[in-house]
Amino acid sequence: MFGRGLPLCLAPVKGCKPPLRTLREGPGHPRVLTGEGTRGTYRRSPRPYSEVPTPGKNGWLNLYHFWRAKGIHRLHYHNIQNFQKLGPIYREKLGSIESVYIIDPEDVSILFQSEGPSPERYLVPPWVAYHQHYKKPIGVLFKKSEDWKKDRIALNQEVMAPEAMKNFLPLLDTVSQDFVSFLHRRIHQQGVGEYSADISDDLFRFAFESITNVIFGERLGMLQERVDPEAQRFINAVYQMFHTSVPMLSLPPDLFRLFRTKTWRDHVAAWDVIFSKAEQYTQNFCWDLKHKRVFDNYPGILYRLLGNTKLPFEDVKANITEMLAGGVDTTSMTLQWSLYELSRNLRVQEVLRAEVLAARRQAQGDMNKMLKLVPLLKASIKETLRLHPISVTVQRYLVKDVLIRGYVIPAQTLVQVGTFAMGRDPAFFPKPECFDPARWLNKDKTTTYFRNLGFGWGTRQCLGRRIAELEMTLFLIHMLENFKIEIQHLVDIDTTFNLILMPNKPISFTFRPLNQDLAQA
Ligand code: 2DC
Repeated sequence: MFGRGLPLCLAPVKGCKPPLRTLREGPGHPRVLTGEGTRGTYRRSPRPYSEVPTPGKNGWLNLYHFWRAKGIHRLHYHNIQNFQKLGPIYREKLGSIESVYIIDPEDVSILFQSEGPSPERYLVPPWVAYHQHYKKPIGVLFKKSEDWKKDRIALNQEVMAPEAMKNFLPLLDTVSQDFVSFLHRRIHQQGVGEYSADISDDLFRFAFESITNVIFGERLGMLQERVDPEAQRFINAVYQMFHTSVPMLSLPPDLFRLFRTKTWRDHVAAWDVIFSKAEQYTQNFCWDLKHKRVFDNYPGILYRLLGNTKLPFEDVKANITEMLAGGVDTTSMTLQWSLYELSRNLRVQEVLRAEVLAARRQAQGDMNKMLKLVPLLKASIKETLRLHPISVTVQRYLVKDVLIRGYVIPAQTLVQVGTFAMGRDPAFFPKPECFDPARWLNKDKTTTYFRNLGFGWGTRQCLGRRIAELEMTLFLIHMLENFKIEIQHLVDIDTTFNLILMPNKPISFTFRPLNQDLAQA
């Protein structure tokens, strides 16, 4: 498709720079010291947990150094540094929590393949503290064992199953089309035939409009000229909630509550807005349902969950709240990174556009069909998440002792997969600095084996995955069909840890309409 296997590593404008430093070259790298390269070559008897390399045993001292080094917003780089210093497995105690960190896809496969029927991930302490202290109902994000499973199975049916996706398609498609119209309006307003701006706020509104449309089957109008200030409050609250989680991440949340710090109060205020707005949206929906609404099309996720006798109303509400909050910053940030990569790699942008245009012609208006004809576009989302994952790690608590790299890691240990670090390591992704979607289409599965971890893995993977993928694919389809996407200043944008990973400063894009006639309309 792309001409005789031409490398699709379409150099960013400045050329694919070599990585700062190869992760595997760390001086204290165990591979170098012991000569134990790949799995299967461990001939010695299993080594005890205590021998897993660690930067320092005192958790509080570690945390102090970490803070002093302004580390909290650079957790992802701290992770990379540790892998460089200590090798592909290490353990570290930050505050009261010790974790084992791994990076090698082979080790990741061992971790996931040993997970039980209801896997557990790390629970963000301030989130747990809020829910416990204010007695808020919890959904799949926080639940465990059988409780979790019951909710998750019911939700999977409504938000992950292929039949559900068919229903979401038209709902998400119109929101993307509206985003295009919105940009055309802005181009018209700016009066110079193009539109230049930081669109992060618009992307937040796009994401919120998308998630509310699939949940309530109803448009909020976030992409119209007048934005409902109450909906905007919800969006801002989700951002605040993430942001204020960071300083409380490695401390016992009780401390913050007892000290009544500003961070804790802001955090509580943010969750309060999230809960009250979610409650309000749900109540309004139920009122409408009773009094006036008749549906001739798909009625949305909430309606379907209400009709599910297995889930009590409280659980439905809790899960709706989590989905609403989880659906705003995650897709909007990823889309911002996608646009960033596309504008730095103009040849990739052209190739993707060609794929989209060809698919559109071939599908003849059948969107379902069209989605099957854009493999490279879909791969570009994986590629974006490789370089810019939302989640710095994917974590699991072990349910039994597991042997990783010859070390016995005991049951209950928290193991974290360094997804950000893995995505930038040349040992696992050749030329990691190249934005090359085609790397995911390789027939040779060994180059993708346990590497696509942007949404986690297995039964506990991201519940919003399918919605997010569809939402982002449709967005990119419409954007590529309508605009040439450029970036104003060719500077590298750094990543900052705001609980989820985000660009550290505003990115200013330029959107040029591809079809001038359309732009005039
Ligand atoms: C944060 O060390 C850093 O998808 C910690 O939509 C480990 C950790 C654990 C769980 C992760 C979290 C990190 C980042 C945010 C994640 C979360 C699990 C789900 C959540 C990745 C990496 C997120 C953003 C959800 C949030 C839904 C919520 C707002 C109701």
